[in-house]
Amino acid sequence: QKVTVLAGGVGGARFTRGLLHQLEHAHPSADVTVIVNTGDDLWLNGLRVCPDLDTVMYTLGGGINEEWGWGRAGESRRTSEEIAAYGRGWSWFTLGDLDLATHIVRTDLLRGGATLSQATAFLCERWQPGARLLPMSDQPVETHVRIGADADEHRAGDLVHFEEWWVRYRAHIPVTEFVQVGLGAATAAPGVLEAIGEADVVLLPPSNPVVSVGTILAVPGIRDALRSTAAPVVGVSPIIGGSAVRGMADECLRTIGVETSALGVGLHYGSRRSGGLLDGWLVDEADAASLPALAAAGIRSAAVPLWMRDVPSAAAIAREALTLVER
Ligand code: GDP
Ligand code: FO1
Ligand code: CA
Repeated sequence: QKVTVLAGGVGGARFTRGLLHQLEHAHPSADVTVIVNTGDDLWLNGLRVCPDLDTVMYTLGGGINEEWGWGRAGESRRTSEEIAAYGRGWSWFTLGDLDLATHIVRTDLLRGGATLSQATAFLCERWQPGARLLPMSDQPVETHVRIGADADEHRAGDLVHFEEWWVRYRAHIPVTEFVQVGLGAATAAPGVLEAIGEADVVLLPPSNPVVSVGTILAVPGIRDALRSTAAPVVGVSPIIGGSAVRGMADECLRTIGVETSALGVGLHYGSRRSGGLLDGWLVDEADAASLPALAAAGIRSAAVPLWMRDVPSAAAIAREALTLVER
């Protein structure tokens, strides 16, 4: 069985870890490909940092800091403190000592002419994530946020990098739009369109629908590949009881005019029967009232517990997502 997942960082990584756990029992020969958002990628101190790729790689490879959800377990910050003593780097974004090794190796490979796909495959030889990790694109695509108010050195109307808006300002500055810088020159990375086209099932984990899944879908060819694949496409709601479990999905959805609800996000992705993406959509038990409206829209749905508290609870969600379209 070939399973393809479109993932952001923490939500995508935790779901995929559950999926691999579930498949280990149910389909030991299954082959999982994760297409990862690279819109959060940035340059810092001469290094290429890929937050979502690293979150997925560390989570699946056993190196993640469980408490933060990103970065390495047992991390220290000595190098960042030294860089700060030179007055370089960003006070609001820290690269841990262990994590820095990943960025140094990646940047070294990129400067030597490797593509991001090749650099990712190289890093994964160490971490053995148990799935094939593909960046959505080998060309740089960076999500920027057009801010609606002045903040520090920025003026209303300026574009700031998504990570600055989120990490520095905790999404407290109003946004008027998200812009994917570099998208026009980007193509899907090698293997991405094939992984969607040849899958037996495609899963949209409970990742941010705007700045994670939305960014992947914006890469030329990816949305069309999802629409035309013979595989069923099943999504898991990142919204439970009208709120984003963690992160800034609420602010992101508001900016694009989508209600922060399981129904709102399901209808935003849309039913495949009417030009959308979804065959199936899992909502939390708290959102069972949305099932009739989803059915009316032509999306097969079920209400099950969607809190990923640990690996078994994430595995149970993955099992429900897989069975939703088998029924
Ligand atoms: P990021 O790149 O680290 O922000 O991670 P993703 O885009 O992959 O996922 C972030 C989204 O995951 C958040 O906006 C939440 O809505 C959602 N999320 C986080 N934890 C859970 C959970 O336990 N259950 C569900 N259903 N959604 C979650
Ligand atoms: N998140 C923070 O809140 N503060 C940080 O200093 C920070 C550093 C960082 C470094 C590498 C990395 O892969 C992720 C990092 N994150 C940090 C998390 C992160 O970038 C975001 O939470 C996600 O990208 C949001 O989608
Ligand atoms: Ca992210």
